[in-house]
Amino acid sequence: KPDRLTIKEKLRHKLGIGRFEHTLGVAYTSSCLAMRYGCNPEDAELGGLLHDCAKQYDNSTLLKKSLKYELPVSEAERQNPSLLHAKLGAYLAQHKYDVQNPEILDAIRYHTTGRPAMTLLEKIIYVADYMEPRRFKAPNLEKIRCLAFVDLDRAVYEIMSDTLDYLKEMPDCIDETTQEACAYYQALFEKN
Ligand code: DGI
Ligand code: FE
Ligand code: FE
Ligand code: FE
Repeated sequence: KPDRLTIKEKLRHKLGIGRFEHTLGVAYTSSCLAMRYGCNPEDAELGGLLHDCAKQYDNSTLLKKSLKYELPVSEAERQNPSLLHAKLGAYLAQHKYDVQNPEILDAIRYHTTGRPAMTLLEKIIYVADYMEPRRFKAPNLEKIRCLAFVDLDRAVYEIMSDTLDYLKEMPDCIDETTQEACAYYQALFEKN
């Protein structure tokens, strides 16, 4: 059984202090959003705690481990292996931290790119990652911090738009899952 305190202790040693603080921020923020939207707050907290559990690895280690564990590596991930911390994180959450809930694992797997028709837990972790109290320098932070508690889908859409704007400078490195996710949420809000 995954034990939250043991996981925290492990992460505190594995991640640098800044990344550990970010991780706690995402865990608490995810838990708050879960309370707001009727999702299990403990699942959300656990997903938040582990979402960046592979973030300390450098690019060559991320690639090496992903190949070793036979994870699918997209063209964008090959060019920009830091993206792989999400997929590898989901793998490690399952095999090293003993998280078996597939919804939590998917929330970790898709926390960087998002994906079309995300589950409630996926949206919560995705948004919490962007808005947690230790995060600064992201566009529209204040707006998104408020919006997240009013309209979660809209917050997902706004974060994706800002991310896509930022990535437009380097179109080759946009992952196909990011692209599909953006197209999906764009269509959702153009209809309404
Ligand atoms: O791990 P964190 O820094 O907490 O946050 P994250 O895992 O959400 O990563 C955010 C970064 O990932 C942000 O700078 C935008 C970038 N990103 C998101 N989708 C893509 C992407 N980068 C590339 N190259 N391609 C993508 O599709
Ligand atoms: Fe991340
Ligand atoms: Fe994110
Ligand atoms: Fe993060």
